[in-house]
Amino acid sequence: MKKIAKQAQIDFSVVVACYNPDLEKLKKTIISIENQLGEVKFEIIISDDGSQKDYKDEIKNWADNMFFDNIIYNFLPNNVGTVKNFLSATKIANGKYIKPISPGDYLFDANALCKYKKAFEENDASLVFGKMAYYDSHKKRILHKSAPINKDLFKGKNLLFGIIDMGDFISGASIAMLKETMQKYLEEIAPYSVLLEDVPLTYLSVLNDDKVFGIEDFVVWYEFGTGVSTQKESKLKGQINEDFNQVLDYLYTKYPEKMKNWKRIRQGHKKIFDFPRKIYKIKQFFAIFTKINAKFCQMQQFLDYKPKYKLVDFVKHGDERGMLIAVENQKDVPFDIKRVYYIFDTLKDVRRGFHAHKNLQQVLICVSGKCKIHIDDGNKTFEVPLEDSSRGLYLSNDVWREMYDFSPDAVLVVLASEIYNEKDYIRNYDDFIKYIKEKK
Ligand code: T46
Repeated sequence: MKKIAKQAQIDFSVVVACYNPDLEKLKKTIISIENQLGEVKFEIIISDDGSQKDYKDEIKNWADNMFFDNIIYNFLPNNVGTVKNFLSATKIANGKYIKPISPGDYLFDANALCKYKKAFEENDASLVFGKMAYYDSHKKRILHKSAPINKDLFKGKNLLFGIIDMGDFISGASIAMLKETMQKYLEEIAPYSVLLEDVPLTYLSVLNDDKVFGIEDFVVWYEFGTGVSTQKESKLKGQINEDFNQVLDYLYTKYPEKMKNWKRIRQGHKKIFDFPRKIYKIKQFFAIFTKINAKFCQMQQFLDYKPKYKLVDFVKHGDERGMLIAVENQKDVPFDIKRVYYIFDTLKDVRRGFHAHKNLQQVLICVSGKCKIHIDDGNKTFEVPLEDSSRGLYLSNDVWREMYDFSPDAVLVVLASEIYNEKDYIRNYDDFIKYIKEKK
C-alpha cells in the first residue's frame, strides 16, 4: 500500500524490545500504543535482539494489514543483550523522548503518552516514571504492588536516599526518557551491563541530579512474573545479578561521595542511618495497603481494538482443480452479511464512491482484475491497491472512500452489514470532516 500519511515532528519513539516474544502479546502491546490519542506524535520501533523466532514477517504483514504506518523494524542479526538492543534502537529513534516497553506490557490507556508528554514539558524532566498496574496474565487479576513504594519519590524528593540507599526502585517498565540522555547513559553502562538497563538508567539520572518526575497516575499495565527480573526461575537472573554488581562498582568509583551509604550497607553497616531507614521501612510497610484502583477487565477493554479499516486475508482452499475461497459471517468478516453487490464494466478513468457511511461495515474484494481504493478517516489517507481475490479491504463507518483505476476486467464485490439505505451516506467531503470532528 502506498502511504501518504506523514508524521510531523515526533514526540515519542516507543521502543518495543523483543527477545523470543509471544506474538499475540506483541500485537497487543502495539495496539496499546496505536490506541494513543491526543496531541502527541509517536513512532514505534520494534527492536528484536536476535530471537530464534522473531516473527518478523508475521508482525510486518499484520501491521501492514492494520495500516499501522509508523513502525520501524530494527531486527538485530545476533543476540547482544537488552542494553545494546535498546542502544541500537535509541540511535535510530526520531522521537524527542524514548518510551521503552516489552511485549506483554501495555500503555495504560489512550492518554498514557499524553500524560508522559505533559510531565516532561511541565517539569523540564529528563526521566519521567509513573504508576503501574501489575497484572497476572494466568490468574487474570491485578496485584496490589507498586514501585517505587515511597510516595516522596514521585515528587522528586529524597531520590538519592530512597532509590540508592534504600533500594526502593523505579520500575523500568514505567519510565520514559529524553532520547539524548538515554543514549548517553546506555553508552556509558554498555561495558558493564548486558541485560540490566533500567536500574542503571534510573541510578545515573539520580546521581547526576537530573530532573526526575513521577506521574501519580497509571501509565502502564505490567505483566508480573514473566520478565527476566520477575520470573521465579530464570536462567538470566545470574547475568542480571552480575550486571547489577558491575554497574554498582562502576558507579561507586565514579560517584564515591553519593554512593558512600550504599557502600556501607553493602558492607553490613546498616546501623549508620538506622533511624531514617526505620521510618522508610514503616512507610513501605503501610504502602502495601494502598488500594490499586485498576481492574483487569479495564485492560482487556482497552486492548479490544476495533480498527476502522484493515486488510483481511482469506483462506485459499486450493487443489488440482483450482481455487476456492469461502467467506462466512463473523468469521472471515466481522459482521453478518445482509447484502452483496458488485461493480463491474467500469469505464477507464472513472472515479466513483466519494462518500462515507454513518453506520455500515463493508468488505471490498476485487475478485477479478484490479482497482484502487482511496480511504480517508479525516486524519489519515491511504491508497490501497486491490488485485488479489484472496484479500479484502474492511471499512467500517466514518471512512471516506473513492474507487478508481479499474482494469477493464475488474469485478469489485462488496459484502455489506446493512441493507441499502441512502440516508446512511455522507456525500459531501466537508460535511464528512465536520461530522468526524463533532463525533470526537
Ligand atoms: C460503497 C462503495 C464501495 C442500490 O440500489 N443498492 C445498493 O445496495 C447500492 C450499493 C447501490 N444502489 C444504487 C444507488 C445508485 O443509484 O446503485 C446506484 C449506484 O450506487 P452508488 O452511486 O452509491 O455507487 P458507488 O460505486 O459510488 O458506491 C458503492 C456503494 O453505494 C457504497 O456503499 O461503499 O460502492
